[in-house]
Amino acid sequence: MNFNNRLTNIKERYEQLIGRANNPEELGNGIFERYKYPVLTSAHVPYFWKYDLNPASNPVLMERIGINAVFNAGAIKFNGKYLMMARVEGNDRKSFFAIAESPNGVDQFRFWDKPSIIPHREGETNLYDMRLVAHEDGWIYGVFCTESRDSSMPEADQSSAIAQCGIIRSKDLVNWERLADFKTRSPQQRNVVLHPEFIDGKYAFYTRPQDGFIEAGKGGGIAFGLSASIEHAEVEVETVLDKRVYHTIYEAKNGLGPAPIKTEKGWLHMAHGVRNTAAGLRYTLYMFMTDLNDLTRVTHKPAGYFLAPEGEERVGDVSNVAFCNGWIADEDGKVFIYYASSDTRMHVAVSSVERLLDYVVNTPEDGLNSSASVKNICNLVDKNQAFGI
Ligand code: M1P
Repeated sequence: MNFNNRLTNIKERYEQLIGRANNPEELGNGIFERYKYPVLTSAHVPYFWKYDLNPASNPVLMERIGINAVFNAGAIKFNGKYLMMARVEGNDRKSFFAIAESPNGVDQFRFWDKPSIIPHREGETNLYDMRLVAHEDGWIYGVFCTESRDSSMPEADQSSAIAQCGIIRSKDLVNWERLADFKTRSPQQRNVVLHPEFIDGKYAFYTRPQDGFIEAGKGGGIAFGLSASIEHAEVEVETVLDKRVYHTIYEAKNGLGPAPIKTEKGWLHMAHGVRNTAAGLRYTLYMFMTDLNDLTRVTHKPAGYFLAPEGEERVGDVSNVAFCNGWIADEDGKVFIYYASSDTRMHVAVSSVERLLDYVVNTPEDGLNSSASVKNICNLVDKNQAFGI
């Protein structure tokens, strides 16, 4: 195929993919509807990020820069558009951020012309998992994970890394000001989230203190702390509000997803829980609600997972992973939950604040043993006798 035919085909396929309509599943579980197609994949990355389009320097039109995956996106509604700031990972294993926008939140996500430019810090090797939040101070903040080589390790160890948290802010999502990195006492820090409102006049953060890069060690749990400054954010005391618990879906570790949604009954939270299995770590999403005034008090927490990887979602670069760090609550109460599957692609599930509150308030809590789970089912069956089972 000659250069021009190949380019025409590449462009046509790209436009077909971006323009493909997405539809909700028919029955679902009543809590949310998954949409049929992933909303962002490596194939959604513009061809002009990958190909040199000059026939003189690239006569057979081969890819010059490969993109491996698009996942773990932060999300925000901005100027009436649904935006995801995705973790894009190149074939070179480096992650970076790029914004894609859609007119309706469920399809037609198109990346902006270039990836986001985030000011670089010496020693940093990787950036990922953005949480976007429109803070009541008027800025849009991006809180993300920074990774660098653990220089205390011997030369032979080229894997050990240190995860910490970076903070950027913007008014237009194009020009980003980088603030001082977030400080805590924890040797490793991932899944940091900025709360959208001031608490006692301070900036409030959710953290996930952890001893090792992968393992929680003595640390772990979703914690909360306050910082007087955002330009030099520092949390000295991390109070764990949602800890790891034996024999649950968050027994190995957990971490908060996006910033919580404020409702009249409390703050709705989405998080991921991790358990270990013979096949490796399994990541699922779960929800809980905290008190409107005391953000460290969990008022409701359904048992088990809210969403787990299903079908093709189960397989990818890191299989058996569902991860969410972005959702958008619309003015009419509709909630777009953007989740990644297996560190490979992005999906959307749609619900509403009303349905999520119903789910969080009325789903039985975890009784922490098999007998309690059976009791919950029997109670439901007994109640259902009156309805003709
Ligand atoms: O590979 C699964 C996830 O692992 C990490 O999450 P956590 O810190 O909770 O273990 C992150 O690297 C995340 O990006 C990744 O999706």
